[in-house]
Amino acid sequence: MGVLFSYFKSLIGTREMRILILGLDGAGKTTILYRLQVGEVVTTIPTIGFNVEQVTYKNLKFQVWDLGGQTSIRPYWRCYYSNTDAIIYVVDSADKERIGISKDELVPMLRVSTICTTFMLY
Ligand SMILES: Nc1nc2c(ncn2[C@@H]2O[C@H](COP(=O)(O)OP(=O)(O)OP(=O)(O)O)[C@@H](O)[C@H]2O)c(=O)[nH]1
Ligand SMILES: [Mg+2]
Repeated sequence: MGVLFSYFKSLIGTREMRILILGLDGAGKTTILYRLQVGEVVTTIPTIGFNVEQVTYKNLKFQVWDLGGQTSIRPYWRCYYSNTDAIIYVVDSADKERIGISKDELVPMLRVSTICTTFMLY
């Protein structure tokens, strides 16, 4: 986790960053969001729409958007891309059956999103 924050610190200095957490339903996005915010694993329910929270780490502030990953919600991810500094794409390594679906969602996103290209270059 410290490595992740160090990466963002080198990327932006002290400005508040807008982060999206994306991935298939049940991948663990909301779990990660609240693990980052409150420091512990909380019980979650499937996200219909999104959760947004401010996460502070030392002098860094992040506005973190956790979008629902159900099939019907995924087309709306693109509505949140603008002004986004980075994307955390969550893959459940235990969900081997849907790893191809996860890839099929990620690849088009990388094509349309310059922010993702930036992320990949670092
Ligand atoms: N074993 C294990 N369970 C996890 C982990 N991360 C999340 N879970 C569980 O997986 C389930 C789904 O997690 P969520 O964080 O709600 O998944 P999500 O990606 O937000 O799903 P949607 O909101 O439907 O898009 C919950 O029961 C979590 O407790 C993990 O790292 N290991
Ligand atoms: Mg969720």
